[in-house]
Amino acid sequence: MISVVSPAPDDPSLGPFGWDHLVRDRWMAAVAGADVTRVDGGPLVAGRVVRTSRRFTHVATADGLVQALAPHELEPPPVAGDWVALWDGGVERGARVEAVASRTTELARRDPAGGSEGQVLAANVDLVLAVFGLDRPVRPGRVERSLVLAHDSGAVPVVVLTKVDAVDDADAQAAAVRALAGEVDVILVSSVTGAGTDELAGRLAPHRTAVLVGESGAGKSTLVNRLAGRAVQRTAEVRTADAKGRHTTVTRDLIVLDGGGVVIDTPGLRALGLLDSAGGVAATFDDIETLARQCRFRDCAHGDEPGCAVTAAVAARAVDPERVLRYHAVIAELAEADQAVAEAARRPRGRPSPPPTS
Ligand SMILES: Nc1nc2c(ncn2[C@@H]2O[C@H](COP(=O)(O)OP(=O)(O)OP(=O)(O)O)[C@@H](O)[C@H]2O)c(=O)[nH]1
Ligand SMILES: [Mg+2]
Ligand SMILES: [Zn+2]
Repeated sequence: MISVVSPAPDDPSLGPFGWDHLVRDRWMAAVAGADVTRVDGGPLVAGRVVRTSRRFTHVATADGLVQALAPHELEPPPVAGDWVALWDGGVERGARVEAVASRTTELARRDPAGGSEGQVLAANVDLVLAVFGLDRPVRPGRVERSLVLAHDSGAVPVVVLTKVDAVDDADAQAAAVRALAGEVDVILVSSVTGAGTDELAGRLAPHRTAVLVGESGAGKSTLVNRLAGRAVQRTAEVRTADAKGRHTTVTRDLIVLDGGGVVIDTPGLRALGLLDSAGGVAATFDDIETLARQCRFRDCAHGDEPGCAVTAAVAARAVDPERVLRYHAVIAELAEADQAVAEAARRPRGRPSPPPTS
């Protein structure tokens, strides 16, 4: 039997990070299933991952921040937002992550470094804030992809349009984004004037975790600072020529807000590669998929098939043809991702994948 340090659900240190009855139950289950032969009796300490760096997993515990090593074989590799069990050997022997509690949600994208595996950006989040700066054109495809990933995470997606103070067509831009977002809320904010930030803060308090994702320069860290009421994150001006960001944030950082709630700030994302989609596409393109069910043929590709409801809706100007094209592109990308997973599964273990033929 190993000893554990699992604070009460209302622990004043861990409570603000989101520790409660449900988390504690999942944590206890993870500890019960952990291989504890290495920890010589424990104790195992509960904490939440606030950052991962090349070497260390930084974990908030009831006794403060601990820098721990995560063994390579640990599954899943801990990410910001995870609840973990630490073995803490003190200053001399260091600390080690011994178990990761099962996740309620997981925001992931296709690993930009290649491979068929996903890259998990954040775990145990309740809200995914897809952040777009209005100081540059909001690309519809980018909004849709963000929504697919956000829906698939299991968390609630929210679109956040920042820098309303800096443009004079905010309402028109918001209307265009709302047309893409369906049921998903679109919130306009200014981190300069504070407009809209109370509405956002209201969704975070109490005990909710949100992850902010978006391009570099979109204003994620500035918004985090505004929500936190102090400068916790570094920010930097965008390039004047094209309003592109400078990739200022380089790690995923979990921050507790004084007003209640937790946010995870992330580095600007260039690519939003899709993985296998569990309903995210259907939720994002609900308008098109609803039409598609009325096509004459069940396997209609919405090209020039007779009785195609999607083509008919485009002809009647009820649906934007560009949106249909983007939908097709998303479906094609998912099929390709599926194939990559299937091929990876067929390859014998331990053998590197063959070089690409084209
Ligand atoms: N006018 C105005 N400027 C803003 C607002 N929010 C952010 N900015 C500016 O936009 C620039 C980029 O903001 P950051 O918060 O660093 O952007 P980021 O999304 O965190 O960027 P990365 O960390 O590189 O991913 C900074 O110069 C901010 O001052 C806003 O609401 N209004
Ligand atoms: Mg940033
Ligand atoms: Zn059709």
